[in-house]
Amino acid sequence: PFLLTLLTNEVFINGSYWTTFIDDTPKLFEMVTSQNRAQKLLSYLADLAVNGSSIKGQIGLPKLHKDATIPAIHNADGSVIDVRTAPPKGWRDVLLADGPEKFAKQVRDFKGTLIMDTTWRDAHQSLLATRVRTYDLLNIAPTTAHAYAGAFALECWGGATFDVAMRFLHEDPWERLRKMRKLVPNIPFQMLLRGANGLAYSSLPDNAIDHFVKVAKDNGVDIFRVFDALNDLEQLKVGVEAVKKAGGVVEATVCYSGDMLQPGKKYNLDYYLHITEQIVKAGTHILGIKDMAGTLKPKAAKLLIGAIRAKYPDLPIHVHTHDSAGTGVASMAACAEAGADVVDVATNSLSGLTSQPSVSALLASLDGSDIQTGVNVDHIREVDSYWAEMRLLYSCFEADLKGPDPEVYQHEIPGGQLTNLLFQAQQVGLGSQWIETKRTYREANLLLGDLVKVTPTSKVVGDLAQFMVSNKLTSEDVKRLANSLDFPDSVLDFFEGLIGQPYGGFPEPLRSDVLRGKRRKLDVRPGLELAPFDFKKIEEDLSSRFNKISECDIASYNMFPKVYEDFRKIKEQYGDLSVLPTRAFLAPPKIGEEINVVIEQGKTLIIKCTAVGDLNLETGAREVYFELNGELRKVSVQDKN
Ligand code: 3PY
Ligand code: ZN
Repeated sequence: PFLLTLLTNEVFINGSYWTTFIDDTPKLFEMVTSQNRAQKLLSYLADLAVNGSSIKGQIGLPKLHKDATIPAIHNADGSVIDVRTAPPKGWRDVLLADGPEKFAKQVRDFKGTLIMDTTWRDAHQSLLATRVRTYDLLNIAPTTAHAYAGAFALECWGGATFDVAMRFLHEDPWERLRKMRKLVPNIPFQMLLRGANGLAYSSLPDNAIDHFVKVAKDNGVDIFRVFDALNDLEQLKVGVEAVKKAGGVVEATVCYSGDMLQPGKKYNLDYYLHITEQIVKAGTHILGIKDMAGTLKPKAAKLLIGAIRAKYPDLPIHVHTHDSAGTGVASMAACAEAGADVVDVATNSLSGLTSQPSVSALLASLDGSDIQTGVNVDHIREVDSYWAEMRLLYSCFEADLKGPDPEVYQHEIPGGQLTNLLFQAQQVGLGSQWIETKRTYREANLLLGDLVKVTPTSKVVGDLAQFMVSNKLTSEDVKRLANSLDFPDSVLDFFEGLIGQPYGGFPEPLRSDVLRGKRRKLDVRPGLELAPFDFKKIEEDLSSRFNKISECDIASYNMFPKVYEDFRKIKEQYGDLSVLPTRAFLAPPKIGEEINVVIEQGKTLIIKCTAVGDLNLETGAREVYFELNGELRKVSVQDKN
């Protein structure tokens, strides 16, 4: 078609073309680009048709067999709200007008408890292996901007979403951020930052954290929840300082581990007050409390928040939990009553179990009290019907937890990890393997000195537990044989000090036995030993290998070099896959079914797979036939089966 267009172009035919032909005829070249993009998408669909999905973690096909419905939200008089109009002003307008300090003060002054909705980050990270795609977030974004206009924030970025977007969904997390931002100008965006690790699993040089945070702020993140997996203040401060420099809202966070009501616990009220004091001294706009396993019982919540509130009347407090034990709603209601300013919840259809507690259940629990939440109960209920459909669409990533896990007070496994481990156990038939995993996780934690468990320390405990299960080792065996066992890398890294310094120190003689003098014993934060990144050099290197390198690309590469490189290679092969509807991305195309793909505003491809040819026994390939906007196309694909 390009050649045809060229040959029928008047300027070309008349021979009056000259060197500016390209500049004067941009449509022609836009068309070539569109054709290339279309061809690349066809190659992806053809591969899917022949070989099935290669998306890691996918079992089976989506259970939603139609396009999702975007629900209408209604005014009090029953009329439908036009979500294409500008959304009502929200807390982001306050932030943009007044800056982080005054924003935090106004949050504290709000009479009631605000909500943060985690649906776009932690809820799907906890229930659906972080697989929700940009496509489905953007479809509901305009409605969300209206429905959640009074919310404190949407947690929508960071944590595992960054890595998973590139690694498994083959899409650019920065593009996601910018596109969401455009559609939701009124509600603050919050991200989860793993302190001195950024979004990675171990320390990066400080200048890489500064750079990453600045780029995140420039591309649309407002509030940064910064934590360190060991509540190691030195590590935490790296992230906190980066956010301050970038001009973001700092939510320095203390990680809550275990049930502090149990007698003799290492992490008790005094411990949390001590960490809070250090965080306040270091300076934060908001204090985050992060209960990643969901072990903060209502009574403990009341005690903890009450004590912090009494000591720091002006400090805004934001509490995060998981509903693994089934007490999430009660605990968040207790936090609200004890003076928390913000609590985390998720849309009903992506709430409960290892996710956050249900937003509507929390609102119902507070109904009749004098605690206002600033959100419209009906709008939130209306939006949820979209997520009920999404739960079906992403059913192939469900871990299928059936109910609350009361053992969470013993094993203390964080929500996201609990789902992952359950998923792995389900692959081998669940049964005794699952009971064994949970019991050994608890033992591994105690062996390591009873750690605060969240990424990346939760991985250390999980890896040690799996090592013990697969080698049939008891705790006593591990202690006795430590100087001859071949431990997982993450365990060696932990004992070396590469993840930070645990409260109460490393367990000895286990540390010495595990390290056996082959690795050093670091007693300062690891980032201090890392040479700063040379951004200019990184840019030159990336530009020599890939097209159009931006600050975002540099930040992605710094965080996950190999994942970024693989992502760019797949992008070169298949183009921008984020434009495909999710069913088309995950399920082989049905013969004769039309797929509408908007590759950019005003440019839609109508794709229909018309046939998959027989296997060519000589080449091992099959031809896949398509109609692309009515024109016939053929793609040859190697059959990997
Ligand atoms: C993450 O680090 O991704 C978490 O969600 C920790 O809770
Ligand atoms: Zn969480």
